[in-house]
Order: sequence, then structure tokens, then C-alpha cells
Amino acid sequence: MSAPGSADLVIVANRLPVDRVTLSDGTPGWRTSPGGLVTALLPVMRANDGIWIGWPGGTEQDLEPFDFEGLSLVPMAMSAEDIENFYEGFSNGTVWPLYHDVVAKPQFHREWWDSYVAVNQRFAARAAEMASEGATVWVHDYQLQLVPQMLRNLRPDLRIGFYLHIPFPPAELFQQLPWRRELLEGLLGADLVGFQLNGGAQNFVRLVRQRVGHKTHRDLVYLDDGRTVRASAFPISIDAAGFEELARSEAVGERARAIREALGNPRKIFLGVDRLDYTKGIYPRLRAFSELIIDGHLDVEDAVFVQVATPSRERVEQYRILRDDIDRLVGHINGDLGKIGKPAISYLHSSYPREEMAALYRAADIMVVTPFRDGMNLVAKEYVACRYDNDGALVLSEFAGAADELRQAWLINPYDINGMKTALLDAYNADDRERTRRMRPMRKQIIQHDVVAWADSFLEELAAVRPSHGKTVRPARRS
Ligand code: GDG
Repeated sequence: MSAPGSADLVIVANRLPVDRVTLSDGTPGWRTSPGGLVTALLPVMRANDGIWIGWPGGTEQDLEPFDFEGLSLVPMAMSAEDIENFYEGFSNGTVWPLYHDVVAKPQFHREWWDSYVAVNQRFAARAAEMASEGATVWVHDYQLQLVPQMLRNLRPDLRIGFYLHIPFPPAELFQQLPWRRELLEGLLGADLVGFQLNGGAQNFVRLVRQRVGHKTHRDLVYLDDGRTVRASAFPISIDAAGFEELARSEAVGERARAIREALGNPRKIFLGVDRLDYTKGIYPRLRAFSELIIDGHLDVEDAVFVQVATPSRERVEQYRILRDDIDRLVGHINGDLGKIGKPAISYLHSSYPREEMAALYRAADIMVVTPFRDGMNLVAKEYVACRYDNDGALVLSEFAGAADELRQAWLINPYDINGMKTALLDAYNADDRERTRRMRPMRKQIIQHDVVAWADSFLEELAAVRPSHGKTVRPARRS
């Protein structure tokens, strides 16, 4: 057992919610990264004097804990080897593709696994050092699945929650993992294991029963030492009010008009916004759009597709291949179908500030979200939050977690190009009444279930699963 530290709430995630930047005077500084998780956890961290443990990116060593914009941050160092084996290797070359329905082939390497164990152990040791007696520790995502059990071994007094942001696969796929039992046991160190959807929670409970041999009943797992672990769904959301406010602002409205103007004021703008990832289904969506032009249903004089692809995991081979494939496809489509000043696809391999994203959402008539598999997909929710005019059309893959809540979207199967073409065209041709009829209930859903409600409900459930232990975390807002 390690000696307790002083933090009552500890967030453990692969990344810190800040990025390294070079300040105007040339010295290194920090900037908060624009993720939804920071927005979600900021209020609850403030209400509880929480700390956040994570990797700041890069290979800088000997970083000391520091405060930044009211956040207490504890940086974890990574060596070039850790990045290669733990991060790019086991996390993004093994777990990511395996958990996303093997959309790409997962690779199994023993040295990647060894590194995953070692890095998880370091995160667990750091959390054990920082957490106060009976504190709440919330561990995030697929890079840190062994941390709950490692942490419990070091500090049995803690209340431990784990949340998986990506899908949890069915037994038939999970079974491929040479280290399947170790991962399940790692997760079972938590008191509460949260998933995006019920399906993920059920897959997990079934595997625990079959592979580890524990007794289970509905969403509960009974361990031999008398402890109970709950596995349930907590669909993540966004800062809906924040996005709406941004979208309503004068500056964003102005920028949205400027974007339309720059695109030649087409009748309709289609938009895709994704990390450049093979799970996101960018390729079939662009093909479907281009075929609609070839078939004569759409004309480049009337319609343009804006695709923002944020650079991601560029050192992993499958991501490099994907980037080349998309570059080639966009080149072909524009070469074959574009006219002077009228490309069919406006392709942007770049990342943008939040304001620009909100302006794009406002400018877009049809938002196209077509992942082969996605834990949730926040982009779909952000688009809905920005459409305070109750206008705009959402075309959404039924394989995104968000499809469970956004039932009124034009739902598609990304493997079915013809079906996708029909949906794109329906959304293109839908009249005002039809668009409003669909958008209104989706907006209601997102506004009522925002990210603060998500964080509060997870933490409340965690306190309920382990009631007799330690202090209770104060919610950021009662829902
Ligand atoms: C994982 C799961 C789950 C993107 N480009 C820019 C930018 N973004 C922002 C979006 C959105 C976020 O990044 C992406 O979130 P997604 O949910 O769409 O996808 P993943 O990155 O794969 O996230 C996913 C999520 O975790 C949360 O649990 O929903 O299923 O895969 O917020 O707006 N933001 C800015 N500039 C960009 O260029 N500012």
C-alpha cells in the first residue's frame, strides 16, 4: 500500500487537457486543448479541487505538477519507445482497430503489450501517490484499461471508476486478444465500468462471466472477495449550451456567411468533420456524393462537399495509407467532376479553432457523419447544438453511438453506398417542414442530456456503487 496524497478527486487519462505551445516570447507554455472531456470535467474538478494526471504529448522528461487556468495538472513523461510501443502500438495498433469491429486488422506484438503494462503501472503508481484516503479516482479510456486493478492493489481504500470512450466489442472479436483475461481483470479493479451504450456493457459482462468465471446478474459482477462491480451505459455528450451560444454569436454568423460566399454561394453545402481515421467512413461518403453527381442527381453548380479531416496518429502506418487513399480519391473526383472555381469536394486536411467549427456547422445544410463504428460521435451532436434555427439535416451512420439518441436523423449503413446515396439525396431535397420536424426533437435531446449531466450521473452512480467508502464527490450541477 502507498501512503495517501491529498487529492479527493483524481482524473487519470492518457492525455492532459493541455497542449505544449511556444509563447510569443519564444518560451514554452501551455494552451487548454479544446476537447469535450475538459468541458465535462472542469466544473466537477473545480467543485472538488480535483487533479488530472496525463501525458502532455512529446518526450519531455522531469515535468513537475503545475496549475494552469485553475486546473491542477500532473504530467506523466513518455519516452520515444513508450510512444512507439504503448501509444502507437498497443493502444492504436491493437486495441483501437479490435474494438472498432476490426475495420482495420489489429496487430498483436508481445513487446507492445509489455510496454502497455509498464506504462499503465506508472499511471497507477502516480494516481496512488496523489489520491487522498478514500478519494474518488476516475480513469479514462482504452489506453489505461489495466490501471483500475493496479491501482486497487496499491490503494484498496479508493473508489475507482473507469469510462471507455470507444465501443466495447462482442466476445467473438475480443477473444482474439492474447491478453484478453488480463484486460478484463484490469477493468474489474473498478467499482463502476462505464460504456457509451448498453451493448458495450453487456458484451463486457458476458465476457467476464465466460472468460473469468465470475457470477453476474444483469449489470452486476460479483467478485470472489465480496466486491461488486457495476457495468452500465453513460452516453457521453457535449457542452450544448456553449456550442449554441457560439453559433448564435455575431462573429460566427458573419464567418458562416463568408464561408458560403467563398464556396461560391452554392444552393446546398454538405459537410464532414472527422479526425482522419479509418473508422470514420470518409471514403464511402465521398464516393456516394460523387456518384450522385455522375448520375446527374446533383450538379457542382448547386452542391459542394466540404470535408475537414483533422490530422491524426500520422506515424501509424494505417493512417498514412488512409491519408494517401483519401488524397487520391479527392483528386480523382475533383479532376473528373469539378469545373473552374467549382470543385465537387473542398478538402481540408487541417485543424481549426472551435469558432471556425461552429461557423462550418452553421454554414452547412447537410451534415454527413458516416462512421463504420464509433463510440458516440460528438460531431453529430455539435451540429445539432449549433442549429438553433431548427434547420439543417443530419445524415448519420447507424453504427455511431449517437444514432441511439438522434433517431430523427437520416440513418444510413455506411457499407451500403446506394442506401447512403438515397439518404443524401433525401436530405438534400427535404423541405423546411421536414427538416424542422426532425431537428427539433434532436435538439431537445442534446440540450437535456449535456456533458455536465453525463459527468454528474457517472460520479453519482459511482458513489452509489461504493457507498460506505470515503468522501462523496460534489456534482457540478444537479440534474
Ligand atoms: C472518441 C470516440 C467519442 C475535430 N476536429 C477539430 C475539432 N474536432 C473535435 C470535434 C469533436 C471532437 O474533436 C471529435 O470527437 P468525436 O466524438 O467525433 O470523435 P473521436 O475523436 O474519435 O472521439 C468517439 C469521443 O471519444 C468522446 O467520448 O464520441 O466515439 O471515438 O468535439 O469538434 N475541434 C477543433 N478543431 C478541429 O479541427 N477545435
